[in-house]
Amino acid sequence: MNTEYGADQIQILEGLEAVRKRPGMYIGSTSSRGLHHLVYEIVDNSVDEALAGFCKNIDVSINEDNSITVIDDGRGIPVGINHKAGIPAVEVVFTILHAGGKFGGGGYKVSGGLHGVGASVVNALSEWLEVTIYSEGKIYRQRYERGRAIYKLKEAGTCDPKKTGTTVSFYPDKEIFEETIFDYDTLKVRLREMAFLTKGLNIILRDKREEKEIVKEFCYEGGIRQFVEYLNRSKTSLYDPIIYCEGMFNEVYVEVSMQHNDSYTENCYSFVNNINTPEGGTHLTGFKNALTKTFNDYARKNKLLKDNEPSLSGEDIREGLTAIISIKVAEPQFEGQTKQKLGNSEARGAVDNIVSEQLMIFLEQNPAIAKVILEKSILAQRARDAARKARDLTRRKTALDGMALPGKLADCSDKNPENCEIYIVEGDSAGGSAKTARSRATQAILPLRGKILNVEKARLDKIYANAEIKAMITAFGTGIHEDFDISKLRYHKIILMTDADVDGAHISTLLLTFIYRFMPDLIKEGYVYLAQPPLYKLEKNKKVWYAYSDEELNQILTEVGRDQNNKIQRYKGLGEMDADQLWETTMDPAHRVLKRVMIDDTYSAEIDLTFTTLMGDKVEPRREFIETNAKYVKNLDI
Ligand code: TSJ
Repeated sequence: MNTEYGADQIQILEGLEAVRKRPGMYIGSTSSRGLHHLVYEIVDNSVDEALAGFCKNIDVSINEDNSITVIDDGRGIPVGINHKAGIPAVEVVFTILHAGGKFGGGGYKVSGGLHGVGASVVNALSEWLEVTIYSEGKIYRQRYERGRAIYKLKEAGTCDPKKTGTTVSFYPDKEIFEETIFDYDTLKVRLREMAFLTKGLNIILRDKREEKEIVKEFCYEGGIRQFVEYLNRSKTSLYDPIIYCEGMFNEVYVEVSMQHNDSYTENCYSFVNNINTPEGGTHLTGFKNALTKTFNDYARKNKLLKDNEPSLSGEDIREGLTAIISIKVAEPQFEGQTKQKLGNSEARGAVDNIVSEQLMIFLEQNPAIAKVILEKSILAQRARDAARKARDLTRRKTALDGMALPGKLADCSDKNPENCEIYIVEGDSAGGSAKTARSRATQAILPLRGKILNVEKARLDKIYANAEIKAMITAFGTGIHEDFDISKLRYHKIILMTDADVDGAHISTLLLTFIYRFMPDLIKEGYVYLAQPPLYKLEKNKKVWYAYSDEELNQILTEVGRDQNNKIQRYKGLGEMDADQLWETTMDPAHRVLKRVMIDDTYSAEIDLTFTTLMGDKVEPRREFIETNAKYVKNLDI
């Protein structure tokens, strides 16, 4: 039999060719995001080995040439001949589509969303990939180029029989990826998350591209309890210890950890087989049911809620709650448009049962903590009632008056939202210039006065009573929360225009925090922008240039020559520009620079941290945050 061109081999090549033809179908995209998925795809296999109980350490390196190496100390991918395919099992793993790791090893295979497509996809999309296996005193190796084995699996030496494990190195194919440079911080966030989700697993990340290698080690014996502690680290928590529930129910393994802090926002993150489910699903529903039911039952039983008082709502109980819900199921089913919502119905009952039972025991054993949580929930309930009444009043009013637009709004005349923009401008004077400068047909101006309310530090009733916030809500037209309807959006560009200084950045952050908390879809759908006013004006021989950064100013100066005829003005605020200048530099669609605000919800936990770190009470973490990384800009991808 000609083994080189047997039917099996042809099938393999066709399979991998399909991956190379339509990479997006397998890894979502060929952008930076898809590139990083390659790493997660490989690391997931080592995490599975850890979940099966055979691997303690995973070492991930970004090598000097921007290739990746993943080393684990598991059992090593099996090297024996797979009888169905007639080739070593490891070769099956790397060359046959959807064959990853299914050797009847049992346990929970990570497979869902964009993950779990298998090592063969990574192989197909790599210029080269090399696997080394340490098993039973022998070292095995095979190398592939663009998915094809370039030699048969070979023995490459001997090793201490006690040493076992798998090492995979790969170099992403430049023909496939738009971006082939790995981002250390992106990998760091995901690997830290994986370490939190797998207690006791030690993950090391190295960046060998730097002169001095950067090394970061993640190992959490407390698992998701430490995840909650980490998420709450820049907040003031209301009690210790972190509440933790764990157990197995109907073949579903459930782990939940939670702790309230003194803020008013809810941060529940759910995972299935270590994959984030930003849209939640049955496991999250089960958790919320259990929480609402258990706290109400406890409150009634212990007379913290009287018979004639209404029950607490789930939202009341979850005010200021940080929680991680992590479950493992053998066959996760993902639903919804983006396949990010868990559909398995058994997961609902499993989480509900385990949390209900263990939470009730915890509350009974810790009555002081139960009291703290319930007192906060009751305050939340009152604020929500007051807010609802205020909202119903305004709703009735708008229904009577038609659209009661805010008085300060200078609306545009065009009524087609696709053509319309609204500039949210800080301060009356800049607002005045903007009103003069604007193109009336399509540009609306909403000037905001003074400090914007920090929604991280206020309850709903106070937020709804705030004039600036009310003005924005009515101007946008979408409503908020359960009323939110994006089809009612009155402007397809919401442009935040603030001074190009620290105060301006602060105001932008407050505005973004409000939008992110109350109308996140506006950001997710790409309707929110930041205007970029210039930092400098350069005049020379009656000609004018504007520079938006120090680098740009230098570049212009190099072009026009550095001499005494240069007149440089540094703008301290929008107010220093007259209407013409404001139009020319910041508002004229033909010349302005807008930055679209985006959120990558793979890392929603980190984004929340960004807002609370920048907006919260604790000064130290904030200082550290601003000094050590520009994550704010990074995560929002501004
Ligand atoms: F998928 C992969 F090939 F890319 C890959 C797999 C990459 C890396 C870095 C590690 C691994 C991997 C696979 N580490 N450990 C394993 N384990 C197995 O494949 C394995 C070993 C033994 C048995 C068994 O039943 O004896 C079963 C399995 C799945």
